[in-house]
Amino acid sequence: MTGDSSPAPRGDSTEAGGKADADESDDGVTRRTFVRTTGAAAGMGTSALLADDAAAQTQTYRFGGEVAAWQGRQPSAIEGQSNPTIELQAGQEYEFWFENLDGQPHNMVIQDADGNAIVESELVSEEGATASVTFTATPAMTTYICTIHPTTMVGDLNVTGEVEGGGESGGLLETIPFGAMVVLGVIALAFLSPVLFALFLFSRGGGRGGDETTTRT
Ligand SMILES: [Cu+2]
Repeated sequence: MTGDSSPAPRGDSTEAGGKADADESDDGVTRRTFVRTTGAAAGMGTSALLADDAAAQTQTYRFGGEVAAWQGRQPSAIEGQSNPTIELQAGQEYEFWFENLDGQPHNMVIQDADGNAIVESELVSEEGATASVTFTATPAMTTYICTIHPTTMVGDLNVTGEVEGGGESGGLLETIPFGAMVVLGVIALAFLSPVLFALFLFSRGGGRGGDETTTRT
């Protein structure tokens, strides 16, 4: 989206751009530039919203799976750690992904304190094969484990926050503010632009007698 707008101002030197500009007065050029800028700002708003949504929806943890242990890979907080304890937020969606490192059979299972499987990936036995589970964290989840190697491939889940009834309040509110500020900033900019542009026109119009702008609209 924003990619469209950046080459456009340089279009003056191309045939199409040059021709269009030739037909327009200075005010016309300014106006079209303004429209482009506003369009870009609106586009950024949309992208920011989408990006924020994606971030709020699923957080991915990546592991290497081998008999010795789960090897943390991503995010960087768990990189290089064996069976790292994972901090989760209740109500947030997560993906636990792993790659089979040693050609032994492994699966990724999320268990409660009693050892019951809450979510379970398929079993993969080939080196380089991958599997994953996607789940919404609840306080009942205490353990991620390979049920084939439950004594060595096992780590703790520490789920904080609570899911009540609708359950949206806790987790979401904490993840929103930054993205929301960005979006609000962009929206505010988009709304301010016409005002600034009007002031700009007004000041130019005042200097020249304002006939051009009146006939135009
Ligand atoms: Cu295993």
